Amino acid sequence: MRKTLVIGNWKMNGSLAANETLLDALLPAVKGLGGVEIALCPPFPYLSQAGWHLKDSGIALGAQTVNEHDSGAYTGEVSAAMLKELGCRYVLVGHSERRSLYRETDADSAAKFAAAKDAGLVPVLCVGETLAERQAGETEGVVARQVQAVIDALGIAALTDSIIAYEPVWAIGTGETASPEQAQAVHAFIRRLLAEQSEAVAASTPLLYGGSVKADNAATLFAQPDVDGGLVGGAALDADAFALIYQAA
Ligand code: G2H
Repeated sequence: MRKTLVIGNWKMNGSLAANETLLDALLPAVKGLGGVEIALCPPFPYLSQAGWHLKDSGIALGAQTVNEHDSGAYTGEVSAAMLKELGCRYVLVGHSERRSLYRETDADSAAKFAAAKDAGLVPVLCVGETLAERQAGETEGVVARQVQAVIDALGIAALTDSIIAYEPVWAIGTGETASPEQAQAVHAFIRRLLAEQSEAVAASTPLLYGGSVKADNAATLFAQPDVDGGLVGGAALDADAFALIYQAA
């Protein structure tokens, strides 16, 4: 039985005061809703604040990226062990904004994925095609390349206890969402790709959809057989919207 999850990615948003307001509104709104796991990924400086608020709430803490090295002269970077020490359970790896804005490669994603696993974190590998790639009929090829880069580097067993998030780049923060059928088609493709290499990994790995998930489209997306929840950006900054998305899962 796969887990269902809703993960909020705050991206580079928030302040001590705004986070306080958001968490104070969110915690009672999702209290008592069992069955679906929920996690929040604030910016690094707010991990302690969020972790303190989320203590005993059942909501897990995650980070938005991680450095692949254990420690050393990597100015500005944060290691997986540091995230673990701050109470993180999850870490996003290879988010499209990391890939496009900071030139992170498939090999970087694999190294970060490995560092996360080594520290006992659950990596959430983000994959997805650009609009140009979709229009060129390259969606499956791009997604396969991004997933396979991790498998080729670390072996299929490394995906045990990990999560994959399909986030079509053209749907991220644009208000345009993949249709439930488009999302299901790519999720089913990823599931088949995993199954060719390990039936157990394919059956147990949650596949989340991300890209303009909103309160009014979450239910139909999450109703798809291979969509096991969502990775939510903009709507995670609104307690009411995020609670509705969580309820839809
Ligand atoms: C995709 C998503 C969260 P949004 O990046 O990772 O953001 O929901 O704003 O499209």
